Amino acid sequence: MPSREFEIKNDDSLEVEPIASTISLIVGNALLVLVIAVMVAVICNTHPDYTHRFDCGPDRDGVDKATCERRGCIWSWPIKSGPPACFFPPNGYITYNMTDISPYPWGYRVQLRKRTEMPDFFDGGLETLWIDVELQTKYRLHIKIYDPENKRFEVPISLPRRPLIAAEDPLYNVSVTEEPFSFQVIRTDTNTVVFDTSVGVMIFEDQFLQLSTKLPSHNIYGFGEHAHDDFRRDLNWKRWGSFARDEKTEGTANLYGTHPFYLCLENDSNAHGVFLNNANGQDVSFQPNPALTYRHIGGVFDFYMFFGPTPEDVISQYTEAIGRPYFPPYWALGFHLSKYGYNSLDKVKEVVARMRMYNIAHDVQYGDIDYMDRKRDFTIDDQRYGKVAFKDFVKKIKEEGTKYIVVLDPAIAANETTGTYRPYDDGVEKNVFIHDENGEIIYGKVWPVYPGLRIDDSKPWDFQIKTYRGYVAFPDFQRKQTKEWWIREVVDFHDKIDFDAIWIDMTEPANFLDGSVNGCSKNKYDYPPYHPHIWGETMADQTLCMSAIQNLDEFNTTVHYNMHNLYGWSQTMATLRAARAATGKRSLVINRSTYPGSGKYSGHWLGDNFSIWLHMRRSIIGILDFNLFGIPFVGADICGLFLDVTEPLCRRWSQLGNFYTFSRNHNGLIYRDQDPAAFGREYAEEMKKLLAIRYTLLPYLYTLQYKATAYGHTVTRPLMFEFTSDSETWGIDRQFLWGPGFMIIPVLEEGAGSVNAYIPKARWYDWYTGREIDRENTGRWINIPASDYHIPLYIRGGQILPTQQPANSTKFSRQHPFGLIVALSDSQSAVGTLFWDDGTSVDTIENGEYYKIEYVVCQGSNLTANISNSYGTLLDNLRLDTVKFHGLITSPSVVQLNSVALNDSQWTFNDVTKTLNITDLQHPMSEQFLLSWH
Ligand code: MIG
Repeated sequence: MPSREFEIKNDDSLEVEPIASTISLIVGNALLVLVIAVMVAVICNTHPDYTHRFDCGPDRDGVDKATCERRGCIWSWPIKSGPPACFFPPNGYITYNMTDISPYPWGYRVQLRKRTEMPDFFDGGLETLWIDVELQTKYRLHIKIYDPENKRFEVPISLPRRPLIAAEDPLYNVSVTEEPFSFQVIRTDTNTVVFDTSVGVMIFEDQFLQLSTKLPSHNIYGFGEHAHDDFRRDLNWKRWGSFARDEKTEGTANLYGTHPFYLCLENDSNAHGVFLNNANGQDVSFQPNPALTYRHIGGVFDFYMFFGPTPEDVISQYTEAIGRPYFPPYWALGFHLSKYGYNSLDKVKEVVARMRMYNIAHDVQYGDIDYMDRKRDFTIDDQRYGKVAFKDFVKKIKEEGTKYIVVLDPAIAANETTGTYRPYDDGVEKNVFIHDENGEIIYGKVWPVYPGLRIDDSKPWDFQIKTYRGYVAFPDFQRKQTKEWWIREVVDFHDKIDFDAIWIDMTEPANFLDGSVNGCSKNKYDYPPYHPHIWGETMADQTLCMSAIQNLDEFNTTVHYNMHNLYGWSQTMATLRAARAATGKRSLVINRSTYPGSGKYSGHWLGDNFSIWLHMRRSIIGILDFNLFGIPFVGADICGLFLDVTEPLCRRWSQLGNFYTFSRNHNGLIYRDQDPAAFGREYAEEMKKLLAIRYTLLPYLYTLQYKATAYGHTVTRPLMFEFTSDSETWGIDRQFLWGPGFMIIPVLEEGAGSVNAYIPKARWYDWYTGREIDRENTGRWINIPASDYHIPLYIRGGQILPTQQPANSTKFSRQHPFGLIVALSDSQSAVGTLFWDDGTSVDTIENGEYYKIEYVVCQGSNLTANISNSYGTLLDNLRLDTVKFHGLITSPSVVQLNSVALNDSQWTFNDVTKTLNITDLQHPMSEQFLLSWH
């Protein structure tokens, strides 16, 4: 029976609701309550304020009134959809009492004890909890809520440890309310309460953890991975599950990765971030209070909070904690081309040939699973690809400047390969595979097929799985021997195909069966009392049984239930080591299933989208999300994976995708060709011009990637990161920036010949014409014409963008002359950086093996280049040839390089656009200079 404390306390902030709620407790008659609620609403001419309702019946099948009340909650149907019918009594539901609070050098510890009267939610609350509040740095707070008596599962990623002493003068402070227990985190200088658990109810059971916080604003960004329609999250009663899943990017599906991180822009433009380091199955509910509720089915509450105060600071602080983004090789910023189902080397050759024919930039070509023999890792289909011919082909395209990436899946062909397939035989011998709860290898089915079959793709999927697909085993990448085994297979495979990097797919891990070839037993992991808000009938839907046994680290084991969301993460580290061992270079891993920290080892693509306009538009949101998640090397499949793309869509998508950091056109198995040369001459020539823009800007993009790795900056940046105090930018997700200086405004609507865009207050110069956007057109929405082959692009005043003459691959563009685009601000100033290394060696940043040049125009009439770091012969034979100034006031009469006047033929001034165009400078890149004009 609920005790007295569970009754409603009077709360002034509740307008209409308490009347109905109180009655519901007393009378317990839902119908009567409904009638009264409606009456009250009508009489008051207002809707009841439901925003204070915190869901007490989150269960997959809902709860009935009896269960609701047994939990000590209130049952009352809302008169509109969204708010829960079963909710916690506001301010009256106490789960834990504070028994102690003691200071420590690093902060303090709060001790909680479960109230004896507390009804069980599912399997009963833990008796004792400790909350360690660590003031880690001035801007980073760590709050961990855990069971001091029984060690629970904790995520094995590395994060900052407890400091010896608490940070002084932090940007935040934490206050604790004793009765009923809650804690608040406050931004010190503004007194904004950024995190407040006094709303909702904290529950900490073995397999159900819940905690709510009131949010200081409606500007919440982040949480993933799932496809959604607004970068700024919709808080109107939305609920999102996260559990790594192989799924199309449809509906509200929980997709491949798990990112329990959000960024919040407070109403006064300060920003903070909250990372809940918990990898178990989970969901999050948003409500318009504004508030959110976390629900997790294991682990502990391990919060890291970052106090900015700018959004860019928050992301930098976040990636400082979880690991800075991977630094991709230079060539990875070029154009990538891929398709599942070329189905033969001849087809690949045909596509490459037409790319060459039109001289379209082509830095990377892919091999998807159809290069494999019966879809088994580390094999080559000799009939359709030809072992020797394939190897020769890769060698040839590499000489021409195109790199090659192979796909690998984690699942290893098993039962029918014994004695004939080393990856499996050796893997069994070395004990690399995940076990079931009885200690036997657990088998599923993925792509690998039995030998000697004629595959009929038109047969129903279930028939195909049953008839064609052999068993597969899943490597446990948390074991030392597995890493060694994987590295050896990858290195040996490199002898067959000289690949440059590895794409790992199906890393959720995906399984075409649910659980295993034998299903799963009835156990508390596969059938937890609370099933998070995720797709699939059971937890093991399309993956392994939750009861499977894996390593947590080298010494301890745990259940797949805990490690599921970390599988892709664990494979990535081993694969990067393998790729580097095989190639001897920096190399690259592109991975599908990610967790915070994955960005340190890999890039990501947004998964299986469709060739539809909506999915093109949503890709921007996905990309902005992953910039928050510390994985800025990210892109969507340009032109879409499923369905036959139309030419107009592919054209617009190529324009947008030209500004994905990871720019890859990838296509599904049975769909029409969509490579840049697939739509005829006119289209191909336009694609060539489009890619030339990208390649011109690669030195700028590479420098941004460097800044992401070195300082944790975002690369693809939402407008609100740069124009934070302009609230109009807070919801913008149809246009974006590269770093601080370059704005991309893609056309996202079918048939549109123009685009409506917001131009923040600044000087902006048209990429194509150099013409400045009229001042009166900034700080507002304008309509920009954009004919079929045109994507509006703008350079921001105050920025200097390093460029290079484009080529059909980075192999050649890297040898071309450089340029600078100097976009002057109102005060006739601008700054920019060039980072330059050899593009392929490991750890060049750490080792200082690079050039770094700072370009500055300070109020005026000269541009200086200062070399802040130099290394070896990297820039020998490279020249600076062109410098373009936008936004000068009047034409200069003299232009000088290091006090020597330039020839008249070396510069021109355009009086209409106020652009000074300097050409043929031929200045060695490795030398500092002063360029002046008057
Ligand atoms: O079950 O390798 O997301 O990009 O082409 C599908 C075949 C397996 C899913 C990937 C997709 C890839 C496809 N893969």
